[in-house]
Amino acid sequence: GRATLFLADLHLSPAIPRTVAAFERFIDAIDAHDVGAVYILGDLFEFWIGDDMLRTPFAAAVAARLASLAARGIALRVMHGNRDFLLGRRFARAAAAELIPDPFILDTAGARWILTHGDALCTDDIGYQRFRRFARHRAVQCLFLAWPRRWRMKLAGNMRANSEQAGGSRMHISDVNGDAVAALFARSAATRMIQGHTHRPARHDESHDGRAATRWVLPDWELDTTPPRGGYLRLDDQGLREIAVTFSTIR
Ligand code: OKV
Ligand code: MN
Repeated sequence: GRATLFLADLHLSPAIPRTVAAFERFIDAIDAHDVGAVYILGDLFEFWIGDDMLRTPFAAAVAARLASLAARGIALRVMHGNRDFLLGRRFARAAAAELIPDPFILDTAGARWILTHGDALCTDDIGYQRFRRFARHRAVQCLFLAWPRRWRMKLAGNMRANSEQAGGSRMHISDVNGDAVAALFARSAATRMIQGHTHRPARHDESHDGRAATRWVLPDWELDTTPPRGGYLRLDDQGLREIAVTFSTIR
């Protein structure tokens, strides 16, 4: 059958044009004869303050690029990350994507896979988990989205500046908590997990409840720095492979 690709943490914004260009080339290069589905496991965008962002040329262009996948017969499934958790139905329509919940169970290739962004597993970061619970309330989101765009932009800008100053953002992201990982494996009855968020790409061979389990952590994409980083996982009849996207991919 056709392959499935998994990627996360592109953190796209107009501030990182090389990463955006690499992403566009990556999407364009996906061959429908070879690939059947693409999963974006969170943080496609560096920030998202509501689907009215689709009125910006930047967001509209990214969505249109993604929509070319469906037009070629490739399924696109998108999960919320900690930054773009406000991606909504208008975005999904513009990108011809299916928004999937976190965690998402995928039964394929003779195994059960847990797909998760991964921020919910970083339970040692108490302050972040408190914000996460608050901002993910339906009522809180409705109130925020009802604000004028100027206010939302202002708050988002302040929050991002604060988080950077506190050593947050890309500088310091907590790693996952082992107990949280074990609990997710246990309640999903799965032995494989693919996550992003921590920007610590790796394959972890673990043991949960006496059963062997494997957890892959996706890389973030940052092609505007040296050395450039980025990549994805490819699942096909041969198994799972880590593939790097490097600067040479884009020129
Ligand atoms: C996303 C993060 C900024 C981390 C705020 C309710 C609140 C939504 C929001 C505002 C911020 C997303 C939507 C952004 C993630 C940051 C800084 C750090 C660690 C509310 C609903 F607070 F008003 F109730 N937000 N934006 N951070 O700029 O995209 O995840 S964001
Ligand atoms: Mn993240």
